[in-house]
Amino acid sequence: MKLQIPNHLKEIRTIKHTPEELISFENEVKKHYENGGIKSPIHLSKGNEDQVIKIFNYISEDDWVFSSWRNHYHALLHGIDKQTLLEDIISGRSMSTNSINPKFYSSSIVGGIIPIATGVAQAIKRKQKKNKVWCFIGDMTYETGIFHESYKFSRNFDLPLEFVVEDNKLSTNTPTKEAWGMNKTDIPKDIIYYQYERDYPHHGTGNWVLF
Ligand SMILES: Cc1ncc(C[n+]2csc(CCOP(=O)(O)OP(=O)(O)O)c2C)c(N)n1
Ligand SMILES: [Mg+2]
Repeated sequence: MKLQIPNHLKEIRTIKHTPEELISFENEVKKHYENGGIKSPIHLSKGNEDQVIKIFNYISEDDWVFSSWRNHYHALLHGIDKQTLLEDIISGRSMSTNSINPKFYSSSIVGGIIPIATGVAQAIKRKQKKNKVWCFIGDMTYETGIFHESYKFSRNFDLPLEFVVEDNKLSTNTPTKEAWGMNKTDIPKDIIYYQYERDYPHHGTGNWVLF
């Protein structure tokens, strides 16, 4: 399915990163992991390069970006330096890398970022700042109660908060729709949404690693 972009969003820049750069970064992480150099879980991305690159054309350098355990692509595209990110991952913070400049926050807790992103958007509105908050979530995270509470609150109070749902149809290895007894996903038109096929396993690289 193609990328759903809400009508109110406008492209404001052209991201310089290429799909090949993103893929080669994850290959490098994979190499360190399989050599036993990373002693914490890693969640690699692959197969959604075109969509994420396009989405970052709508995001300003001054915006906040919130992401999950699967955050390497978002971190790089929001401007976290490649080497800094790699060192963070090697030190065990793959699932929770964060930064003040650029404004980036990630967490390994399903749904954990959503109320924080909502609060940051509320603070931006109260201070009458011009930047925005972008919250990247998976298809299962989209189905959680905390998403629906925060979505409702952010829309009713007109907060500068954009949600991006990245749907790989799986929650770890559980088919999301089957788990909820659904045969289709209805995503409101004010949310960015796309589907992709997961290439790596949920976590790790598919090979056993001895630390
Ligand atoms: C509160 C909480 N419950 C369970 C987990 C274990 N867990 C990690 S990722 C994940 C699946 C989430 O699926 P989805 O939102 O679709 O994201 P994806 O990994 O597919 O990108 C689960 C259940 C967790 N990290 N936090
Ligand atoms: Mg998923």
